[in-house]
Amino acid sequence: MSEAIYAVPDMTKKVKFNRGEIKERIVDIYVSADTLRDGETSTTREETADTAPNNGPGDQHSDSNVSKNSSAERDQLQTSYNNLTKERYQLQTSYNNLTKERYQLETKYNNLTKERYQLQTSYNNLTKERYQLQTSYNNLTKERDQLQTSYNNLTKERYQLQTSYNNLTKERYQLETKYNNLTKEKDQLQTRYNNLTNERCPEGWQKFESSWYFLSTETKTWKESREDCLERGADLVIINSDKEQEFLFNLNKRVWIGLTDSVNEKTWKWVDGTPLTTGYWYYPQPDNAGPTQNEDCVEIHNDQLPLNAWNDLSCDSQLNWICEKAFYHHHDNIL
Ligand SMILES: [Ca+2]
Ligand SMILES: [Ca+2]
Ligand SMILES: [Ca+2]
Repeated sequence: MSEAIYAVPDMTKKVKFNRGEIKERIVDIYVSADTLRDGETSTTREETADTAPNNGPGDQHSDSNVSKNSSAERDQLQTSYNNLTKERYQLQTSYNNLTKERYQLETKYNNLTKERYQLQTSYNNLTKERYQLQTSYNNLTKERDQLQTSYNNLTKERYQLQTSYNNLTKERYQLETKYNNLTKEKDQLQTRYNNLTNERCPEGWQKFESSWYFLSTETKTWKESREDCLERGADLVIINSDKEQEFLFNLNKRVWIGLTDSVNEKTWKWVDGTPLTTGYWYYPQPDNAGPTQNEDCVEIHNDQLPLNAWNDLSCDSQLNWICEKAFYHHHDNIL
């Protein structure tokens, strides 16, 4: 590095000095200090070469002056030399400082370059990462939109399914109700069917409309007659219609029927507990008369008219009787 200083053009110096003719000379300082130290010889030679053409015989007297001048020149050169040496030293010092500074600046520059490279790399990585994050963000946004759409569709589907489910539940309930009603109807019809077809007509019984009837061959009191009917799984007959009344009248016997006011006088009730609504009395029955003045049971008197045939009679009288076994009760409302 130290050689570089001599190559710097600014280091060129111009030196002035007199040599009698006040000639101006230029000496380059490129030359080394050693060369300058020998300047005396060099200068002498130059001077000799320079003045040689004018060296005539008449010029001999000026030799002492030349010597004086050479001594002054030498002093000036020495002073210049010293100054130059000092300057050189200062320049060298400046140079060293500058070199040192340059080195430090170079180091800093290198560090900064290195840092800048690292920052550039970091920046590139961050840019790349940002791009990837942006891409990820875009993909996530897209996915989120798709999920939102899916969610909306599913919600809609769920609502439709819920509605369908509710309708089906309602329908199922209605079908269940229908099924139960039909099952009930089927059971009732089955029971009726069994009663009508499977049950053999028992010995001594006859069918009319929807009932079986048993006409006794013996005669008994009203109470004994009823007990006989109960033993047969039936009861004394209950008359529900004109047709039934006519049918019973046509059996042509004096018979007990299932009607009495034994609990409350003049309050007639059938054996199943229902009150009398339509009676088929003949005039002036019921009279609660007779030998006992207490007639609480009812007979069909076959000497009367079909729809005017009832008489109240002492329950202790001995008569035939009619038991009735209904396939079903009229208030069941099946037919
Ligand atoms: Ca009846
Ligand atoms: Ca009575
Ligand atoms: Ca009577």
